[in-house]
Parts: sequence; structure tokens; C-alpha cells
Amino acid sequence: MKEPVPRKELDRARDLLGTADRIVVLTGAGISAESGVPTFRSADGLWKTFRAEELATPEAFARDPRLVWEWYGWRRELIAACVPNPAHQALARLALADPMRITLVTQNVDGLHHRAARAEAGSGDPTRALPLELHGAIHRDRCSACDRLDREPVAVDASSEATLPRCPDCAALMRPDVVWFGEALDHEVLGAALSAAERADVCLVVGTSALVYPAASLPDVTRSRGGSVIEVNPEATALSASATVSLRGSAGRLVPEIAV
Ligand code: BJW
Ligand code: ZN
Repeated sequence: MKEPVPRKELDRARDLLGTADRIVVLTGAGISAESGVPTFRSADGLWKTFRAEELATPEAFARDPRLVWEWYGWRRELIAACVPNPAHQALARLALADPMRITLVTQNVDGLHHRAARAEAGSGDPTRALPLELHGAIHRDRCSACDRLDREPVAVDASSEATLPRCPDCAALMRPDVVWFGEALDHEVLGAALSAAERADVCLVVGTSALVYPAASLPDVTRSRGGSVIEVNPEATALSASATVSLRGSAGRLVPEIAV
């Protein structure tokens, strides 16, 4: 069993968050691990079974769209059966309590922050607890050639290339609305995330290996402006050495303890 997180470190994280005027939160696959969504690079992560370059690149889609759709279809089904965990819920409550103070930024495409925001808002307005989604959303489709975006998930038949979804406007193949390696992130979404990181007194980083850019640069932006970085992760990461506070443990247990 892992060592418990020292009380002093937890108190420090709670104090930093409690006294901050502005907070930016960056989440990665690890925040959804306790909901049952596989991470990418952990021991049992997605990349251990599938090579990234075979599946999460535009070249892979051009080469074998059926294989790529098969992978996304499997992940869509898996994610649809998952529910937000206490870490998503705690962050949604924090953001709803004072939306001007908190900006949620996620690399995740699973939509679990959205679902937590709606559930925690109840009959209220969830908008301010919705995250900036840096890498898109797995349940949306967009055209690989034109601007068409379909927000409603459709069942995809990936049994052959002929059955894959086609754009009703231009007949090109539809694809998941996610950001693959080598593709640019949405300019406005990235700009809003960078500006929140610049203004933040604290960047809370939860469940990311901090290896994928430009997302991984957000904590550096906050730190370079004199802010603090708090990391929550059971393992050491690329960020740990430079974090102000590095809490070793799971998001579902630690985030509700510090995000109050
Ligand atoms: C827990 C836990 C628990 C477990 N509680 N924690 C060299 C230097 C810098 C950059 C580059 C470079 N060479 C190439 C690049 C660019 C490239 C990049 O960063 N590559 C690096 C790998 C080196 N970046 C890009 O290509 C980006 N685009 C870009 O740069 O565009 C430039 C451009 C400009 C103009 C025109 C054209 C281009 C795009 C990156 C897109 C990333 N896409 C993916 C797939 C999304 C779709 C999908 O899901 O299928 O995004 S890759 C994958 O990695 C996914 C994730 O969002 C992303 C980050 O992963 P994450 O979240 O960190 O997960 P893991 O698995 O790595 O880590 C999980 C962590 O959780 C671990 O630390 C665990 O310990 C922890 N954990 N259980 C808390 N219970
Ligand atoms: Zn089209």
C-alpha cells in the first residue's frame, strides 16, 4: 500500500487553493481512471495495446479509417458506461461556487466534466463549470474535409470501409471530433486556456503525465508569472520536480480533500 499523503502537504495545497484569487485546473486521463476510463500511458493504458501512431494521427486515419473508427467506437461505448467520480464532482462544485475564480481545462475527450457540471448544477446553470476541452470530444463527429460538425453521437458501423459514416454535405468521411498528434488545437480554446493560466495564482494539475504539448505548458505559464503549481498524481511525472506541491495519490480521494 502507498504511503499516506503527509498532512502538511495537504494543508499547504488547501491553503494555496483557498487563498487564490484565480485558479486554473488542468486535468488529464488520470482523473477519469477511477470512473473506469483507461489512461493512455499507464501500465494498463491505451497505448500499451495500440500504438499511438497507428490510431491517433491524421495519417493513420488516411491509411486505415476502418481501424481508427473501430478503436473510437469501442472507446465511445466504454465511456458511455462510465460516470463522473468524486474528483469531477468536487471540481464542478468548486467552479459552480465561484465561476469567476476557476477555469477548468481538460485534455480529456470523455465528457465526464460536462456530466459532473450538469449533475452538480441541478436545475441551475452548469455553463461556468464546463471545461475548455483542449483535445475535443469523442462523442462528436466532424467531417474530415469540410466544416460540418455533428454534436449528437451516432452509432458507427466499422465492419467495413463502405459502412463508415459519410458527410451529408460533401460525402467525405466523417471522423471523431478530437485532436490527433500533429493537428493544431482550436485556436480560441487554447487561447482561453493560456490566458487563464497567465492570470492564475494557482494551477492545479490532476492526472496527467504532462508529456503532450501544448497542454503540458499551462503549468509553466502560471509558474513563470509567479503562481504556484499543485500536482495530484499517484506517480511522479515530468512536472513533479518543479511543482510547488506534489501530492502522490488518486484524484478521487485527494481532489475532494483539497478543492473545498
Ligand atoms: C492518475 C490516476 C488516478 C492514473 N488519479 N492520476 C516535441 C516537443 C514538444 C512537442 C512535440 C514534440 N514532438 C511533437 C510534439 C507535438 C505533440 C506532442 O506533444 N508530442 C509529445 C508526445 C512529444 N503535440 C501535438 O501534436 C499537438 N498538436 C500540436 O502541437 O500542433 C502544432 C500545430 C500547430 C499548427 C498547425 C499544425 C500543428 C496535438 C496533441 C494531441 C493529443 N491527442 C491525444 C489523443 C486525443 C484523442 C483521443 O483521446 O483519442 O490526447 S494523445 C493523448 O495524450 C490524449 C491525451 O489528452 C493526451 C495526454 O495524455 P494524459 O491525459 O496526460 O494521459 P496519460 O495516460 O499520459 O497520463 C495519465 C496520468 O494519470 C499518469 O501520470 C498516471 O500516473 C495518472 N493517473 N491513475 C490521478 N486515479
Ligand atoms: Zn463534409
